[in-house]
Amino acid sequence: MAKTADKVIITCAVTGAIHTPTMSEHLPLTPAQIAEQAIAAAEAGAAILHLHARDPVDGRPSADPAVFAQFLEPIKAATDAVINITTGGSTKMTLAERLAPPLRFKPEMASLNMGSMNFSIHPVAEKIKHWKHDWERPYVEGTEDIIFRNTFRDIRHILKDLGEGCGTRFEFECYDVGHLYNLAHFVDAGLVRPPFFIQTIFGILGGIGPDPANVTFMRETANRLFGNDYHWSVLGAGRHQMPLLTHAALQGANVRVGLEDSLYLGRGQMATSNAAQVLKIRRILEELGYEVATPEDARQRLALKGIAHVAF
Ligand code: KMH
Ligand code: ZN
Repeated sequence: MAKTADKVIITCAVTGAIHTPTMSEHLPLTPAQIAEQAIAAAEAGAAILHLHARDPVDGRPSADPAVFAQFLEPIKAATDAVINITTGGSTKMTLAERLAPPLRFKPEMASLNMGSMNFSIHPVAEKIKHWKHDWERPYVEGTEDIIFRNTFRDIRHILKDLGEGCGTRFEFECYDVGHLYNLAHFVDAGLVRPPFFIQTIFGILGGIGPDPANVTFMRETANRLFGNDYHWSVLGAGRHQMPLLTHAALQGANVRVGLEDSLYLGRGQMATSNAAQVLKIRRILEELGYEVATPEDARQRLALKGIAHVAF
């Protein structure tokens, strides 16, 4: 069994690399917008902030550490939230590019994608007539023909250099059942030590679908593989976000929201901010009788090194 979530950890993934500026005017793009929305999400109840950067001029995904620095410092000054830097970056970046920001800033947490896969949003391109920037259409259409690369060697490299080398612990992103077994391989190899934070992801085109039965199956598989050694979290992509998280919370999951994963607040209603999604899931959790974890609760549960040991 996953460790029971006595208090639910809310992660907020603030901007990501999947959505593009045309898709929502509320998607934070500049460092100032990312900082402002991340701080508001933390104030609303997110204990963990999962962060990507974007080019301040045209909003395309960026792996430039200098851009990350512009929002990491203000977020750290304004909140005590756990900062989680992506190692997934975007599917267009090389592994070295993806790793430059986390290796430089040595955060308490980083994402770690547990397998190579198709990862596509290309059907969305058909619905958009006018794009704000020239890069967006080929970027979105091009996801039909990309492989999101996360080989065993890539994962081992991240575990060694960022995990062992920097004391960073991971949000293990598992998009399908095989990814749980990949994680078990690294546990067996002694490269990962409990408690693990496993982000099970549903509804990405290329990963497992957002059916409630799959949530149960992923959880039961994780229980078989990891017993009491893990904390379970759930991410539902797009319109499945809130219903799937509600379903999963009732089974003891922690939850992830944010405009990286969904641009909506409810059916046909755009989310005007990340904080709006945090407040909504918080309201649902509290109505169901759950308490929301503070950043300090999350640090203790996930055995994080503490904010004093990051390099920003
Ligand atoms: N947007 C998530 C489904 C990463 O940052 O490492 C993928 C993600 C990847 O969060
Ligand atoms: Zn991400």
